[in-house]
Amino acid sequence: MNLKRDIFGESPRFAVLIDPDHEKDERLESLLGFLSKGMCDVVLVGGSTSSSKSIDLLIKRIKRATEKPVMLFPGNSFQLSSHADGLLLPSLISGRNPDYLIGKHVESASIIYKSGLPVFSMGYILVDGGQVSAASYITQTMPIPPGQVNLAAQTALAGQLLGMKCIYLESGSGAAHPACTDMIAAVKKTINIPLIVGGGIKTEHDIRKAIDAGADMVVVGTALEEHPHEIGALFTAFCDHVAI
Ligand code: 1GP
Repeated sequence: MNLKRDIFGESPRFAVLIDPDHEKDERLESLLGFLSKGMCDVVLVGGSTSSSKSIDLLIKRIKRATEKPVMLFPGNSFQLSSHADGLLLPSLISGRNPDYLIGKHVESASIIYKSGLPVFSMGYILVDGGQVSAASYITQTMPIPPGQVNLAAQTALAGQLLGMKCIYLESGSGAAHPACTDMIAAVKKTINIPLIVGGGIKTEHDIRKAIDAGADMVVVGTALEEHPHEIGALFTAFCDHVAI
C-alpha cells in the first residue's frame, strides 16, 4: 500500500468517518456491509470525546470489511491502534488554545512515535457550521466566522508553511451546513497540500459542491451514522461527479 497515494490521490477521495462513541452496533454492521462493497476510498476513525470502547476491536472489524486505508482521526485524546494504517495528527490552527495546538501532542508524542504508525500532520481549521460544534466547545476555541474567507486561507497557508501535510476544513460533526464553497475555493487556491472538507455534508448536492470548490477529500460521518444505507446514493453521486 502506498498510503499517501491511497489517501490523497490525483482524484478526490470519499471518506467515511466512524466515531467509536456514536456507533450503535446494528448500524455499524450495516455500514460495514456497504464498505465491504467498496463504497468509500478511506475510513477515518475518531471523534471529539474519548471513547471507552476498544478502538482496536473496532478497527479490526473495519479492516475485515474493507481493504481501503483506515486512518485514525483523533479528537480530544490521541487514541491509538496499531491495526490502523496511519494517523492524521491534527493541530487546531484556527484556535488559540495551546493544548490543541501543541500540548496534547507533547503528552502523546512518545506513544505515537513508538506505535510506528505513519503520521500525517494536519492543520485543523474549525469554521462556522451554523451551530456551536462539539469540537469548538471541547477545545474552547472559536470557529472562523462565516464570510472570513481570507482568514481561512491565511490560516491554511500558515499551516502549510509550518510543514503540515494536509489541511482539514471542519464545520463540526453534525453541522447545520458544510463550509461554504467560497471558503473551500479560497483555501484550495492558496495551498498546494491536500484539502479535506468535512462537517455537515449530508447530501449529494453537498458533495458535488465541495468537490467543485476544490476539496481533495470529502468526509461524511453523521449522515451515515443516522442512515447507513444512504452511503450508496452518496458514493455513487461522488463517483459520477469525479468522473466528469
Ligand atoms: C467531523 O468532519 C467530520 O469531524 C464529519 O462531520 O459528522 O457532520 O459528517 P459530520
